[in-house]
Amino acid sequence: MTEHANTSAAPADTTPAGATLIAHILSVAAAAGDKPFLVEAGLTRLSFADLEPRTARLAARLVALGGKPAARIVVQVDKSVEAVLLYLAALRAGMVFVPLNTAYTATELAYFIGDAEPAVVVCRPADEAAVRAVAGAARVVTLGADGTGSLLEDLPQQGLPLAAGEAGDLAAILYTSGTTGRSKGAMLTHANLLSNALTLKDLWRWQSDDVLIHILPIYHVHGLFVALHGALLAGASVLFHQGFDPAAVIADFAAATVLMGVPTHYTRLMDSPEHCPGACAHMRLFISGSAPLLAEAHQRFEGLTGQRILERYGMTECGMITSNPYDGDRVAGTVGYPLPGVAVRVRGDSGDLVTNGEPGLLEVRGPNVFAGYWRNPDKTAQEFRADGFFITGDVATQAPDGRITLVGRAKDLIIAGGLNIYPKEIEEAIDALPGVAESAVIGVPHADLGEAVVAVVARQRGAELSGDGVMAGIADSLARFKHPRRVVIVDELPRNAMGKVQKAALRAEHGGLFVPKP
Ligand code: MCA
Ligand code: AMP
Repeated sequence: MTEHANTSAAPADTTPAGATLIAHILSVAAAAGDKPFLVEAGLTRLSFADLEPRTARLAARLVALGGKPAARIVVQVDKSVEAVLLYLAALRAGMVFVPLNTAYTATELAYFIGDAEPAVVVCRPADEAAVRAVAGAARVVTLGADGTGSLLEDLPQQGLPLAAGEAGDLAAILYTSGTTGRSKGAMLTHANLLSNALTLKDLWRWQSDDVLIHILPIYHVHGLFVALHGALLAGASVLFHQGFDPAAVIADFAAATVLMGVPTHYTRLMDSPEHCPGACAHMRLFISGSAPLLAEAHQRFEGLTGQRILERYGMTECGMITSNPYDGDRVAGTVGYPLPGVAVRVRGDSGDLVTNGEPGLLEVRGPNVFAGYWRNPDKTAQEFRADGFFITGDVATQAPDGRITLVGRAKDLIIAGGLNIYPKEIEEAIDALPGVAESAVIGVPHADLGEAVVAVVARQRGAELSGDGVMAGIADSLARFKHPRRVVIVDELPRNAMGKVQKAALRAEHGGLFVPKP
């Protein structure tokens, strides 16, 4: 057998709710009644009963701003209860939600707005002038972390009925960087999001009495879709944290049942002085993903808490792809089995499909796989096989029973603290600076972030160049999390016989910058 399809069917869509994700969510909300949905600092900020009237009025406001089905809404706001409502209201109006990392600079934002051509942009109040300068024809409104802003002024009394959408309609575009250095918009349909959410609801045994501790940003698949959709479709409550404070999370363990995080969250929780082994007894499920969880961290967590973290694997383009089992063995260092309804296979260097432990490129097909890159059919065609499998760019091995272990990446990607950073984008920014001949950006091991960005920069002959100068030169164009944690100035970069820069040699040379070399 060369292809592992998990043929246990994805959960049947048997509810009368309708084809779209938002129809399902509102149907669950209607049944959940006054039950708390979002709780902040002990106060219920949004009940399930609030969802229908509040998304209806907010959706009507979006229409008044020029929103309509299939129009894009670009959103770069701080995490807040109102930002969650905005997401649901946009879906209700049939709009395509385009969330952006709050760390993106005005230069980066200008690119996204130019590409997405939104009807509406929602930004933080402090960014309004800078956003207006790059917003083109889009209407710009504001939303602050405290839930105030021009978006929420003039809310119509009359709410918008739920748009009659189709499963294949776009729900969201999520930008994900690429090897070209330019971000591409991954188009996700209602069917993509709904199928993945219903599958995970069953697989991870979401129940209405679950209580999720939500610590993730809500501009990525992990925090916006995996975490929130699970709670929404189960009618479960969410303890909503604006940022990540280990002590506050540990304090919530006694009232909660589920936590989702990236490996950095787990290592910080374990290193926190408040950590106490007994504090997790009420929790039923700890989930990790977005970056590799070291087997050592997995085992340490179990030793401290008695709980085995469930590691899963996903991608912006596909949502969740594989997961360790809920009941079976959660093996440290592996990402488990393909989700029900999802097929994966591994293609070796020869181009043949391989099993039995040989590493190769992981490919995936299923209802979770995105509809293509926004306005980029060439790139879409490049990333798919003729039979519909999407090429993830992750290198994996597959055991005879189908279990997947990620062993590397064919794509030149750094993952720091669960955030993806594409070296090419940083190299392009550095190479444009005066005095720079060329640069190579690499990821090196980092105890807190997993990987950290290092830029090795070759100066032009005779040029004056400093690390600080390089950092200052890129400060305005690249989001802060992409900035190198170290800049190393050299006379030239190492190259192989073919003239290609030897990044492996650079990683070996600088691998001990933040952790002791093995
Ligand atoms: C913050 N900083 C970072 C990162 N985060 N630098 C590198 N990598 C990072 N991830 C920098 C800031 O720019 C700032 O720099 C300093 O660290 C402190 O910022 P602060 O906001 O206080 O950081 P933090 O609260 O400590 O955040 C660390 C974090 C956060 C909690 C690990 O990065 C985070 O929430 N990561 C999760 C990202 C995520 O949701 N990924 C899922 C992608 P300075 O002080 O110098 O200005 S979805 C995905 O990957 C797929 C689909 C999947 O499988 O899930
Ligand atoms: P993104 O482009 O932000 O969606 O990130 C997706 C990438 O994150 C995947 O292609 C993997 O390289 C990585 N990733 C996600 N989950 C895991 C995991 N559990 N272990 C290792 N890498 C992961």
